[in-house]
This record gives sequence, structure tokens and C-alpha cells, in this order.
Amino acid sequence: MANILPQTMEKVQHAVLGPRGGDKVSDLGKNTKEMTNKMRLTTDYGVKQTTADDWLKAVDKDQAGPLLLEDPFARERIMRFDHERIPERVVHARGTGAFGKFRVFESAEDVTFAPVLTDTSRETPVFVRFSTVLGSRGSADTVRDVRGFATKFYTQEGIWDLVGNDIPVFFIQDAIKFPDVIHAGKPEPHNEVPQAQSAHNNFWDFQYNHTEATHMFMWAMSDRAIPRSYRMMQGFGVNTFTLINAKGERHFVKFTWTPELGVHSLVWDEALKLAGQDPDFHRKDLWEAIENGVYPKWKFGIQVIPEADEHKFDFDILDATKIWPEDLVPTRYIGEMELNRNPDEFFPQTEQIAFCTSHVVPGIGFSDDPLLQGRNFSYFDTQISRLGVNFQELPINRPVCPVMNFNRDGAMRHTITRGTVNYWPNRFEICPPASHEEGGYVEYAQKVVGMKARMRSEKFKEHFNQAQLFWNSMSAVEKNHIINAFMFELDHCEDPVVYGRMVKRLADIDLGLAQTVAEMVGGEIPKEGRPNHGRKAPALSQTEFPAVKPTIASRRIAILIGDGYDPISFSGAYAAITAALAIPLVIGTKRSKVTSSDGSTSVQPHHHLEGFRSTMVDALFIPGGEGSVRTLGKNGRALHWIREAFGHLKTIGATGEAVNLVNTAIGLPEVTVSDSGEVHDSYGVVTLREIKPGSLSEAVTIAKGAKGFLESFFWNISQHRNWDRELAGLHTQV
Ligand code: HDD
Repeated sequence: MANILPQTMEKVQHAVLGPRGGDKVSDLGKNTKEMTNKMRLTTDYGVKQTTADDWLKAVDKDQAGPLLLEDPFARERIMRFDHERIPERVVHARGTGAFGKFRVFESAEDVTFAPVLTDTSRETPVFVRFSTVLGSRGSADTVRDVRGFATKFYTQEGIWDLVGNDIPVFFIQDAIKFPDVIHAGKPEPHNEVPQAQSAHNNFWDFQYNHTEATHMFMWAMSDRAIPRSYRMMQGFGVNTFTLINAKGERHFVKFTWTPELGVHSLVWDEALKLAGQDPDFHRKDLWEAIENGVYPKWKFGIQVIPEADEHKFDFDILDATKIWPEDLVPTRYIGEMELNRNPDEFFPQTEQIAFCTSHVVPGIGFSDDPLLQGRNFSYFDTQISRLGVNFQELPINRPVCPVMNFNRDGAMRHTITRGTVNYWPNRFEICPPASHEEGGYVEYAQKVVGMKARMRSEKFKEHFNQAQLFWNSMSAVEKNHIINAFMFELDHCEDPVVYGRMVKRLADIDLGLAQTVAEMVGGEIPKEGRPNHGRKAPALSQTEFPAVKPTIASRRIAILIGDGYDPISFSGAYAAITAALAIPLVIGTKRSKVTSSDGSTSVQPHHHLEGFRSTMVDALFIPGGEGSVRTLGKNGRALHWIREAFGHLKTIGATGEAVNLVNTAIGLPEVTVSDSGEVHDSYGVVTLREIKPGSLSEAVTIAKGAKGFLESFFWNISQHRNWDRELAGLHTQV
């Protein structure tokens, strides 16, 4: 099993986040303590304690008696404990994070003077927090939901917070609607049900009542809402920001993160099961990858529109429910981010990190996007109630550049500022404002003339074009998944008004979609739909996503064995999986030692079949060995492992006697297996009946059409899932 070790000091040193100052790790070092067995237990006020086990009592001859309230040690422990909880985030309460570094490889100086986006020699430390939106802090990771992707850049010019999601658009256009959209999505007010689900009346009631939400709910019903890993998600700033260059010119900009590992999702049945079998699935996945040194990486992209072109599009570029299609505004990749260090302690780092969209650095600015402007108010405000007015002093939040001003006091202030004045101007000229040349933030001199009104521009009123664009751009399997998602979600709405209206709404996107869903969920079947413009944008599909280098790095591969396994296949596959930086997980019929067919070797499995489930891995390999295969064949759970992995479209590999086992477990005539010494690949079931010397010790290159067993097995895993199986309808037949 992957090492999940506590962070050591060596690791902290190893994760050097850049030579050019701004090193957040050494900054945090001032507040980081190492626990050692040389230290003795003390109270918070430093007095050593002789016991942590017994409250001071008035004892009688039997050494029993009532507790004495005078015990300061016991009272401190209990009272400290009573106050451990702070309010969880009102949205995005469930999350996890990691440290890393950001660097631009191409200067964007034509559009901004912000050094974080222009200085290619600079490494900027970052902390990224990923999250779900609707669930509370203890909810499951794999629920169907939007994922948060929030990045804190500790730049030398101050903090820049880019607070985005894994979906490029949002449900609403104007921030004033945020409480409504969140109330509708969160558990219903009367009984606080359901937890971390959008599958309920109120959520869909809101969606119907807000046509502007149509585009976003299509994304939220797509595979984007059930990612395989945080490491395999795109990130989007969503809102329109601005960049200002040294000439004082302004451009509108959208920010994007694109993962090196490609964009991949779970399948729905797997996500449902994982929510119970391993609710921390995504948390552990990120932690494990970083501990194993397989650092996740993202390319950083910008889409830029010159100020003069603001009105040249048929949508409003300040409307957060719209993407800027790549064929109109291509993404320019200028930088990359790597996450390479797990936090030392969850609460002071991942929980107390506080993002504010209003935190930008000189060279980056806001736009009149009415969602962004409301966000700029909301985040700062929420941190005050969550963490207190001095939240920016907390180690994880404080900048790595100097901070000096006349803000004072408030709960838990701990900076001690020397000096006799706390105002500006003062007779000593202490702490004067900075000029532009000294790096002072200067707002762009945007001309603003207007009348007060509660309105939106005309283009904000068009709500269906891009919802159709998204649907049209999906591959056949992605469309299937969206249809199934609606079937699930609307089935959970008990109110016929809600599901009846929603199927009508779907006809605004695609009549076929609406009719299929209506038939299943019981709404009136629409006869007419809104005309579909038929346009597509291939970049929106994740199965059609730009090819990434095929890799199995960090993928979990189960090896199923019992006593009598074939040691040659087992060790060949184990070594090759490790060499490819994937994670071999030996799953035994038991966790005590399992012995090979010739008695030469034995292995202690990482888990047994009942304790661990096929949902927790990306692929399955079963080596031959008569005894092992016979035991597995009699074990219902082992057969279930194979059938379930097949149903979840995962690659299955088998050698020797295990080929028959796989064939029997799947039992579909369409899926054929090897009958000789030739490698056979049928719907991602890769088999080899006769192992010849060297069959499993070939140098593995992961490339299409490769001939060797492991090559073919690994290639299939690198493709994430076998979509052909789903297109042929085989996955539901096992
Ligand atoms: Fe928000 C948290 C992303 C609209 C108000 N939001 C929060 C987080 C993410 C986002 C990733 C978690 C940050 C963390 O990890 O601590 N939010 C978005 C995106 C939006 C968006 C991509 C649309 C473009 N949010 C939005 C609006 C408002 C808020 C319109 C209010 C007007 N969001 C909040 C908040 C939260 C928050 C209440 C809760 C905890 C926090 O801020 O720190 O202020």
C-alpha cells in the first residue's frame, strides 16, 4: 500500500518552493512545532503535567470520590475541547488542499505587468484547496456536485486568490441571487434532507425558475460533477477579470487550469458506492499521489479579449453563465502549477485558509461582472464570521511580503506594531502610501456614467444557446451519462410540478433528451422543443479532450490472489506496475500470508476482498495459479469484484488459469479471451493464457497497438475506461 507517512522535516526541506524569496514553507516554519518524545506534556500555559489520565479527585480509602473543579489541568483540557469547532464554510465546507509552486514559462507582459504572470524566472508558492459545494464538512467526496478549485498565490506583491470551480460557468448572473441558489441546493429547511445532493425538489425548482441556470445545470449533470480525482479536473476562474499592461491598456481575461493527467470521471454507480465505501476517496487520492512523489500538475491558461472588442460577441463577456468558446477566444497557455507537499495539519492550514476574490495584485483587476463584484464583498465578510477580523494574520493566510498599515485591534490580534501613531497622515511620515512606481495598486481609470437601476444588459437575457452548445459537443457516452443523471435526479424529486416542469425545460436544449428523460421520470412527454442551432465546441467534451501523454502513473491497480498463485505473473506484473509509477494493491482472499503455487514465495496482501472493493481501484489484474484461481472461483465476492470492475468499464487483465475465471465471471459471448500464447484484448479485457518466459518482463511502453500483455493492459488503463463496452451496452449485463 502507498506510504501514508506523517510529513517529516526532510520532506518540508525537500519541498523548497523557490529560491527567490516568497518561500511560504519557511514562513510557516515560524509557527510549526515538531512533536517529539523528548518533550513533556504541558498545559497551554507551559506548566508540565504529571498525568493526562486522572482528574483531581477527593478520594476515599477505596481511591474513589468526586472530581474537584479546582483541577486547572482537567478544566483546561475540557474547556479547550468544548471550543474546538468553528463555523464550517457556508458553501464548499468539505475540502482538502496541498502546497505547491507556480511558474510562467511564457511572459504575458503584452497584457499585464503583474510579475507573477510575466517573470519566467520566478516560482510563486501556492496553496490549493479543492472542495465540493453543497455537502457539510463530514460529507462524502464522490457526490454529484460542482468542485471548487481555489488557489492562493503567495506573490512578492501580495496575495492573489483565484477562487474557481471545475466547471467554467455558474448558475446565476447576479450575486444577489447567491443565497437563493445555495438555499435551494442545500438540505431542505424543514428536515435537513438530503445531505450533499442536488437530487431534491428545491434544487430543481430553483433551476426551472431561473432559465439563466440552464447552461450550468447541464455541466452539473455531466461527468464533470463526479471527477475520478481532483488531480484530473480542469479549473476555471469563471468570472471575467481584467489585466493591465505597462502601457496602461486593459484586457478582459478568463483564467483556466488544465491537468496534465487529462480530465477523467468516475462512473455514477461507482461514485454512489464510493460515497459509502470510502467517503474520503478524493482526499486520500491527492494525499497518496503527493506522498508517492507523483506530483499533480496543471497548465495555466488565459483567454484574453482587448477592451475594444468587449461588445463584439453575441453573448455578454461579463456574464458568468457563458463560456468564451475556444474557436472565438483561444486559450493561451503561459504557466504551470505543481502540487508537491501535503499540509502538516489539516485545521490550521486547510480549514483556516481563507480565500477572497477581492485579493488581486497590481496588474490584475476586476470587471463589471455582476457576480464577481458581489463575490468581492462576500468572501471577506464570510471570513470575518468564520475566523475573525484578524484572519489575514493566520500563518496560512499571511502574505510572504511585508505587511504594514494602520488596521488595529479586533479579536485575537497578535501582531505587535511598535510606534506611537496608528493613523495617516502622521507627523513622522510613518508608513506612507506607495506610489505606482513603488508598486502601489492603482485602479484602472474606467469611465463610469450611469443611472441607478436594478437591470441587466440585453445579452444577459439569452439563456439557451450555450446550453445547447454544451449538449451538442458531448460524445455519445457523455450524452448517455447526462440522460442517466437527469433520470436519477428527477426521480428523487417527489413533486410532479418539479419534474414535470424540468422535462419541459430540457426541451429547450434538445427534444430527444427531454423525451427520453420524461418517459423515465414520469413527466408529460414534450412534443416540441426549442430549435437547436447545431453548433459544437469540441473542447467541452472530456472524452474528446486534447490528447495527453498516455500514462498509468498514480493509478491504483488491484492484483487479486489466493493461496497457490502463479509467482511469475504476480511478480512480473507487480514490478512493472511499480516501475510505471502506478500503485499495485494486492487483494487477497485473506490478509494473512498467501503462498505461491510452488511454495517459493509468499506475500501479505494489502487488503482482503471484503475489506476493499473494486470501486477503489482503476484496474484489476488476476494472475494464474491453479489453487488461487480455484479459491477465487468459489468466492462470491471475488466474482463480484470482476463483474463490478467490468460494469464500471475498468481494464481487467488475466493470465494463465485466471483467463477462464474472468471469462466465467463476465459470461458474455461478446467478450472473448485468449486461447493460446497470444495476447487478446476484447473490450479492455486483456488476457494471455500461456505465459512464455519473458511474457511479463518486457520493457513496457504505453502505446496504442502494443503487442505485449503488460503493454496492452497498461494502454487500456491509460485510456481510463473502456467506453466501447458502454456503447455496446455490455456493462449493464454482468
Ligand atoms: Fe463562492 C466559497 C467558488 C460564486 C460566496 N466559492 C467558495 C469556494 C470556492 C468558490 C471554490 C471555496 C473556497 C475555499 O476553498 O475556501 N463561488 C465560487 C465560484 C463562483 C462562486 C467559482 C462563481 C463564479 N460565491 C459565489 C457568489 C458568492 C459566493 C456569487 C456570494 C455572493 N463562496 C462564497 C462564500 C464562501 C465561498 C460564502 C464560503 C466560504 C468562503 O467563501 O470562504 O463567501
